[in-house]
Amino acid sequence: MNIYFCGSISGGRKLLPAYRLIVNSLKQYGTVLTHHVADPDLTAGGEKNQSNQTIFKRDLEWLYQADCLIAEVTTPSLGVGYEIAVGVVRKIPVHVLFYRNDNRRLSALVSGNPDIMLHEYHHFDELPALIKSVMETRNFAPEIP
Ligand code: 6K6
Repeated sequence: MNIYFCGSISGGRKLLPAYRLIVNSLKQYGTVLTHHVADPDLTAGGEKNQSNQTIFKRDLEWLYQADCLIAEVTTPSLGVGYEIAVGVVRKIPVHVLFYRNDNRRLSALVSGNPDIMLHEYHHFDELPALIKSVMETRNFAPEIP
């Protein structure tokens, strides 16, 4: 299974510890195409030695190879919103994780979309079990003929 993980880069890296836990858990279920999003060396300044055009083309190719999309949406990010919209248009399972620990409100364009599955969490240590339950739901089971 090709898994596309989304997390804020230029929007801010405050939730990096959560991204690391999520990507480590997702690796048990398939190939995380975008594991670099959880790389502590990747700052809000972006990837070194890559043009914006190269990053865009590569990420869009991965989005079209992805079997599911998992996004951490606590830090508002234009790029993450864009990626979620592509996943919705492609009709692949789209799951978003929201850290409900400050007073931030999630965009209604995400929380109000019936094609997006929203999962809230209150502590980072809930993430491995949350990813397990997300990835072991019917959405990800092989199709029964
Ligand atoms: C330039 C400035 C900051 O970051 C960059 C470029 N670096 C990126 N490298 C890899 N993936 C990126 C980059 N910028 C955006 N993305 C994709 O968009 C990732 O897959 C993330 O899920 C998402 C982050 O979007 P922003 O708007 O927070 O950067």
